[in-house]
Amino acid sequence: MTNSDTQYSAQNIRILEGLEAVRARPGMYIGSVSTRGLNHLIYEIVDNAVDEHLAGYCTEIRVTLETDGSCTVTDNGRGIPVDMHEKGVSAERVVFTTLHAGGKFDNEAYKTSGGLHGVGSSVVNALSERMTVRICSGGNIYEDRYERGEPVMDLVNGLLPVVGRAKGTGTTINFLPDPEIFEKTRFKEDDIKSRLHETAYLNPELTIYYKDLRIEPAQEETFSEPDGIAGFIRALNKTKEAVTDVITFHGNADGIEVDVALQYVNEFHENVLGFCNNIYNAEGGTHLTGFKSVFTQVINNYARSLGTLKEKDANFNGADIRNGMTAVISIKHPDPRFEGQTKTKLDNQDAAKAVSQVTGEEIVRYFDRNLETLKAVIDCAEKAAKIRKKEEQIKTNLIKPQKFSFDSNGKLANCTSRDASKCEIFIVEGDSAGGSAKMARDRMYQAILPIRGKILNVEKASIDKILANAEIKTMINAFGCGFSEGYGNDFDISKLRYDKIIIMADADVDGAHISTLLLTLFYRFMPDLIYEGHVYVAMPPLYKVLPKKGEEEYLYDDYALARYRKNHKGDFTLQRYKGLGEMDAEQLWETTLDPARRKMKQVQIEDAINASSITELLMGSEVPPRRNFIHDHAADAQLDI
Ligand code: TSJ
Repeated sequence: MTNSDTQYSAQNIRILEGLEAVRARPGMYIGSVSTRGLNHLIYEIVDNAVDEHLAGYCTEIRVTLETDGSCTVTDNGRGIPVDMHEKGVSAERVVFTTLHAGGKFDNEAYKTSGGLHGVGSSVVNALSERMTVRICSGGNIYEDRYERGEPVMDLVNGLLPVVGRAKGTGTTINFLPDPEIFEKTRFKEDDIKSRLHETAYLNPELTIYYKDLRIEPAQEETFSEPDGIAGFIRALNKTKEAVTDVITFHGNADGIEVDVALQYVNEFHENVLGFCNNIYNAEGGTHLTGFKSVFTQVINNYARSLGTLKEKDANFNGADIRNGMTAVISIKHPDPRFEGQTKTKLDNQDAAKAVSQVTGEEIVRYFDRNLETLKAVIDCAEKAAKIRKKEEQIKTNLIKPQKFSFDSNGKLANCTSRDASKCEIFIVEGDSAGGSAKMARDRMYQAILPIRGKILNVEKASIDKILANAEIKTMINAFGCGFSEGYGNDFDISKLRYDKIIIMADADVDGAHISTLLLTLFYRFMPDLIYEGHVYVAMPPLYKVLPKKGEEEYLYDDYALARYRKNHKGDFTLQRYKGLGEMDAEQLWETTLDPARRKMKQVQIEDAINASSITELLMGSEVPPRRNFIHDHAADAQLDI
């Protein structure tokens, strides 16, 4: 594809530093030594094979999770070079024992590399208890072995031993992650499958065969997505109502390849994903800015020439125009740079220029010929602008009288103190529990807001409906920091009136549903509340036990009950709480409100969108995925106090 004219050879490999550093600080190289870092080892290896595909020489990659806990990755590329390197050993040795070897920083030799990725074969080697490399090329099979990064095979005049003959070419790597390094050494199949699937979407001519031999029966899956990112868009929108067809285009500007697929669906938000050299850019970057700005400009121009926007009308803003849009912007850049908190934001200015140039030309070409689609897009923008204006109006009404008014705040029983660092607000499911909580609370520092039934599902409802909901309005007003969504950011966490926001719901399905809805609301409109650790879920007890002799006790889960049963053979009465409403004020105080005795979970979202599992996260299945995500994380959250 790109480098057939530039001969890559052993000399191109640059030697930067040794591998001891990798074992000393693995997190610096693979992010973490948790399961995520473990899975990352596979991605590093697979990315190298994908690079071979991008270079035009490999059509298949096989990934096998072996019964012994190791992973095997095979491709049918040219095979890692085995010829003599200037250091006097096989080039293969240099690739696996030298950090950053692999020619990835050699722009001449390698036009499209994974940027941060694809250089990590030596890192994986250093972090593996053992690694075996098999290379088929020139009719021979070569083999090399390492233990914790150290070569353990004798070379023959500096070259790899030939262990057999083979017709084809390719590379096979088998590695076993080192338990001295990793907290857990079991690969997580769901993350791996979704990452491989994503790779297949981004490389339509590549087939990836996945096999998990660790389970009985073995699981096999083939990822082949000849429709590429158009297929990706279809998958993302599988459960949504389409408003337009999938629009795709590609082009090249200044040596940067640009591939775009987009579709409008009947939803109230945008979902625009950026990839550079096949790597997902969780924090976006210049490719997205370039795309968005030119798209906005072009649609506004059309809207004016079609008369949708009159002379006196203001332009649609970018978010109006992207309302309902799902898009994938995938570029190939010869020398990508990344910035941002997680180094996943593309920073190259020429990428903005290239994407806007290609997008500008291609969407005009498309919309000139597809007027119906253009009209549908403008319709979406018009609807969004209307909602935005209504929302701005409501927001003004809602936020302006920043003063606290008990009357207009429905059933909120506020606390007396205004010292936010000491105040807590309990969002309580149901009026009767709300009533008990109001009686039981510490009035100085604990506010109670009862909410009834099921509040709106914010993933489904439009912003004006959400804000029209009295309970949500009361809650936003009570928190005091506004909210943010799409258009601008009016959320100011420094104004938060409570240090802890505690969701208090029954330990049943309805309670779980309410918690989920509230968490979704916070996550979508006030995510900083979660990021900064202000949101908690109360854990009321499930049981009260009264032994014949001794003190009564509250038990918070079934394990505690089982343990209790073991120690108190039968001589106790058991009371099961079906809901918060069954507890009187005193019991509620003892078990759920009293800071000294209560149990609660702090809600944490370690990474709102985890780069490695984004596909599955966004696509989900029947159940809206983001909700599950939040719910799962709420359940994983660590026990606090
Ligand atoms: F990660 C890895 F290094 F372990 C690894 C590399 C793992 C796997 C499964 C495949 C590969 C890999 C590397 N596949 N194909 C290549 N190709 C090269 O390294 C290569 C071959 C020939 C030439 C050339 O210019 O002749 C250049 C390169 C980079």
